[in-house]
Amino acid sequence: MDNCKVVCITGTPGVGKTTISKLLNEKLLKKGFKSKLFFINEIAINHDLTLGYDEEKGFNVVDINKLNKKFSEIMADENTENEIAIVDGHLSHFCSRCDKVIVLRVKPDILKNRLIKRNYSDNKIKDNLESEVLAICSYEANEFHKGKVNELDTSDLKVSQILEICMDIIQGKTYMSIGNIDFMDYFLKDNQQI
Ligand code: DAT
Repeated sequence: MDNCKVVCITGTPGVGKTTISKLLNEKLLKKGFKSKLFFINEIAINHDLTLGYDEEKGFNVVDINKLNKKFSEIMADENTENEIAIVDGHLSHFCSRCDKVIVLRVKPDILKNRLIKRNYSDNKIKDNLESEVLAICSYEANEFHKGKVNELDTSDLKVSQILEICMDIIQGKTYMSIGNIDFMDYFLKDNQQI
């Protein structure tokens, strides 16, 4: 258990967490690592860890304390010695059982188009764009896991490049410190259209 490297892939909905987490897990396995993929949202739903549906926000509110406890239990039950656990989800960084966090970021214009394709309501798109511009996930992750949080602007990168950087982060070959990505100009130029 202690050897298990838990890598949380977090970020605003639509930044590419699930896409990257799945491919990263495949890449790790291909390279001979013992790797396993966990979906934090599925854990929350399957174990009924929600507090109820927020009509205004348009999502199920998850009980973070219960989620954290459940995830720790799941990890304790897993035979995870020498394994890498990739944990996908925008709540993954709230789990204390975490060795590294990778916050995926993407330019708000790109994110907006992805969220429109998902048919999110205007309010939900606005909330998520604000979260992305204000780097809420990075901020939250840093509160819980200071010094372990990497932040990656994926906007101009190919998927293969993103995977390479994630591999390097996991193996300790690189550290992408937070605080270098600034999307604030989106508020200035495009606020009326959020
Ligand atoms: P998330 O899990 O963060 O909600 P996702 O993996 O479902 O995001 O991706 C959202 C959409 O964006 C999906 O249609 C796939 C696309 N996408 C993800 N990563 C991408 C990338 N690096 N380049 C282009 N499109 C990407």
